[in-house]
Amino acid sequence: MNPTKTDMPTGLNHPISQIRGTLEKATRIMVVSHIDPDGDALGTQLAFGSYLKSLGKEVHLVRDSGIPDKYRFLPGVDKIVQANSLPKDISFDTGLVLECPSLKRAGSAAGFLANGLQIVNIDHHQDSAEYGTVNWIDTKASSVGEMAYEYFQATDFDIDSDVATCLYTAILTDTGRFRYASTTSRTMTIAGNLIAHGADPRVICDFVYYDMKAPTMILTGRVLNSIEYHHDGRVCILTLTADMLAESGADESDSDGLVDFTLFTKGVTTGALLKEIDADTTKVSLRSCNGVNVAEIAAKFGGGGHFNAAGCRVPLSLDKAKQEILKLLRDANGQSN
Ligand SMILES: [Mn+2]
Repeated sequence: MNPTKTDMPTGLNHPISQIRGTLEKATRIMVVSHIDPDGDALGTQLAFGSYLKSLGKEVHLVRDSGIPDKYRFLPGVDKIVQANSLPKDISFDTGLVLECPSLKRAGSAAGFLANGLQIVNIDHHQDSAEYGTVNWIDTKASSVGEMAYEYFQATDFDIDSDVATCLYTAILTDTGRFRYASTTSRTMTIAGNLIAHGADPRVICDFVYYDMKAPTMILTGRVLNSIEYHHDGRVCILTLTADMLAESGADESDSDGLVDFTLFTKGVTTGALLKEIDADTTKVSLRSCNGVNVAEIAAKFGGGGHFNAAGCRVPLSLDKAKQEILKLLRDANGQSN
């Protein structure tokens, strides 16, 4: 049991109390999340939008980038407008910034957050900066969706089935379908409560993960067909050539998540997906599930990421990049054993 997660955080000094105070005083609020939004970004943005409307506030849900097709089912998602469609002279007194370690992550929406606004910053990223007037950063939370649930519980907001759907989607996607180490018993309790409030786990999971376009499935098949094992079966390599993209009719963005397959084989501890960009450029996504720090490997080519998930662009042809990456993965695995 983790007391900080099970006790309802309602003390006066808790950020929830300060955030409540700030939002209740607000008049015109912009709610924003990060560029290239994911399920946590969109789900929590919509949930807080409903909450603020219930308080009678003027609420503007604003985004930088497009909304991925798989999140089109989220109730009210069309009400999140692109920052460049807002009147240039509109002014907000309060900005609620979700899931952004820095204001820069809000992309073009960040331009509306200057000039003495009250900024409420709610995030769970390790590298989150305290740029807000009020900051609530809980790096142990699986998702901002989980934090939003805590907030709504503490403030007695009545979660309806639309809000429950949004928060369930946020938690489902940010925990990798309740798989990552950030998934706690509290996470599951909250997910269960959201189902009780009307979130449908089957429908939501199908929309997000099992509703792929045919070209994406065909591309997945081609890429899996390229599978190679190296270094006594500890390293798995997948390849995506320009021809595979053309033949399947898919876009490069349809290859999102394919790198995850590199770690699905027994005995494999590190994996790479190599994407041919042109004759001299290869995009490399790296994964590990042991002590190999793939961010270090990506950094050798000017890339970056996390210990177990990173990426870079290698200025070499696909075949040469593969040899180079295999060498680095062999050395890295040698060090960790
Ligand atoms: Mn998140």
